[in-house]
Amino acid sequence: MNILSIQSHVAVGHAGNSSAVFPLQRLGFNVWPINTVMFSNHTGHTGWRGPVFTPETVRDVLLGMEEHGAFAECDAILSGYMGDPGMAEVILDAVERVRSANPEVLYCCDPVIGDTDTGIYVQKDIPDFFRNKVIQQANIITPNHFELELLTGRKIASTEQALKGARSLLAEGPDMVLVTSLITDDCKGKHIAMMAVNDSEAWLVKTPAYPINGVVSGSGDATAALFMAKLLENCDLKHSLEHIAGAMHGLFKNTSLAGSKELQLIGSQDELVKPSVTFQAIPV
Ligand code: PXL
Repeated sequence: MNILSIQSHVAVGHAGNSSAVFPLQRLGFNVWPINTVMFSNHTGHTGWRGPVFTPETVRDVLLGMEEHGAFAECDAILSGYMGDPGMAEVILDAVERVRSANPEVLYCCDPVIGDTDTGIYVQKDIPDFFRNKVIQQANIITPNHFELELLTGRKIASTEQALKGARSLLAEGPDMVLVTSLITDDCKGKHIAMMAVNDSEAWLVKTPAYPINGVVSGSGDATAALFMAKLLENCDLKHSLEHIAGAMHGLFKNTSLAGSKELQLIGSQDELVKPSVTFQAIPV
């Protein structure tokens, strides 16, 4: 299967495509990465350098792929951090064009806006763009806790509230919602939860929270990629959720043990395929 992944790229470490591409390849998928930026390292470090590509540059690469006949062969599209509204328009246009070449294509959108510890870290028009234009086009949407609150305009402190929020996003069009980094009142800092919801099912899984050395970026990018990959393998919702819980637990454990600000993605590659610890999801 061919996956078009439109995200940022970092030379050193893992964020954006530099976090999503390897897990997809390790699971056996063919990936077509398009990079929206080319940075030295992720922005969780104190400094970075490198260009932000213009929407025209990305549009040109996509046009080349379209002319080459690639769109009809594209099975899934993954998008993450979009930067500015111009880039977001180009990505959405690509989704439309791929979909007209292959109506079966699956679009997984990670609506990257911010996080509980950092607040909003995208341009001010981006949240509205996701809310009004992107969610409606996505098959799978993978907000974190903070992004779910922002997209739904509701404060979320419990599993029930998260479920209501996820269902309100489903009503906008997506077939599935994965909520990541969910911290509910009963987690008490010891656990971190994820919830996967579709029209007929809702599952919750909790994993232990590992102490991490400062800001580790890129985990959401790997999580969305792995979740989409399991669904493309025809794994059901519950087992896809359980798989990413185990895989990310293994990845965080190794990253925590290494005391690194970078995900230990390569060193944890077997965890991505066959997690060493299994977590049971419960129906909610
Ligand atoms: O994980 C989101 C992300 C994507 N791309 C770049 C980043 C980050 C987070 O820091 O720096 C370049």
